[in-house]
Amino acid sequence: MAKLEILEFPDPRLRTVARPVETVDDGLRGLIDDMIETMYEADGIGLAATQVNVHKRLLVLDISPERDQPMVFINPEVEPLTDEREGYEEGCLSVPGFHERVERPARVRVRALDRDGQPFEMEADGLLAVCLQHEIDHLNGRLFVDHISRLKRSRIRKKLEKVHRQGVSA
Ligand code: QAP
Ligand code: CO
Repeated sequence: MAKLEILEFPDPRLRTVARPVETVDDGLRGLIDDMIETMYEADGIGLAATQVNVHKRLLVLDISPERDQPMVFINPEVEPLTDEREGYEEGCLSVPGFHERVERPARVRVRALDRDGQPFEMEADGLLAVCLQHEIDHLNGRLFVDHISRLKRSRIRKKLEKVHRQGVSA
């Protein structure tokens, strides 16, 4: 297993739209294991392949308090189940040190393939729904900062650019 490098906003590679996975094989499962390790080492609850500069439709997450229930979604498709929107204070491993409230549909259905390539479907609400929508945004080249005001986004961009110039972390 290996820890992968996480791209940080405003890296333009985070804007890449990921392509569907065609075959779920041992090579992909190796990447999945590396992404899970990278997520745990960075204290994250979700990580999309885009964030490690792999432009495949694949994400991992673990919202369990014990951090022992990793979930894998390959080629995920999300569909809102309600018009009701809920606000949540979101962060992102690609936007370290910043959190902002984002509103999204409160309940969703997701269809995806598991790590054996088998299709499954689940309904989600609460943090799981937030996390799934946040990670699927990454696969479409979108970040949570795209859901906040231009002023806030540009402040975050300037602060992270400064951090990157100085070569330290936020
Ligand atoms: C997405 O984000 C998410 O700034 C996953 O210094 C976040 O794992 C979905 C993290 C919140 C829903 C709600 C962020 C770790 C982790 C930071 C993350 C940081 C260290 C973010
Ligand atoms: Co993120």
